[in-house]
Amino acid sequence: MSNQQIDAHLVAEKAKIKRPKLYKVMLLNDDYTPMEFVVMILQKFFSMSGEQATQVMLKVHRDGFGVCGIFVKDVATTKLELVAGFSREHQHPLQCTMEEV
Ligand code: TYC
Repeated sequence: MSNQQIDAHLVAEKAKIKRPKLYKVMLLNDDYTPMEFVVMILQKFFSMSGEQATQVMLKVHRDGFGVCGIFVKDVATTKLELVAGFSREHQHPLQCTMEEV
């Protein structure tokens, strides 16, 4: 650890600043949600490029799950709500979960 890191640590300790817990937001595979819809979700709510979104979607399709991003709790919870809401609106059974990193 550098002196600067030690100083930062001491300051944080004194101010009781804790690193926030981080959460992985993951998509789960299903047999019904169209691939294009999953790609759209990843672009719309997780700011992925078309190429990135396609890779993550195919990973989920192949392995059953895939990570969309890592966020603090409030943001992760909001992402879950947005995905659930948008999927229900379009009558797709797409499932999204979060898990502490
Ligand atoms: N398995 C779906 C299909 O074949 C595609 C899919 C990918 C669904 C990722 C959900 O999270 C998912 N149409």
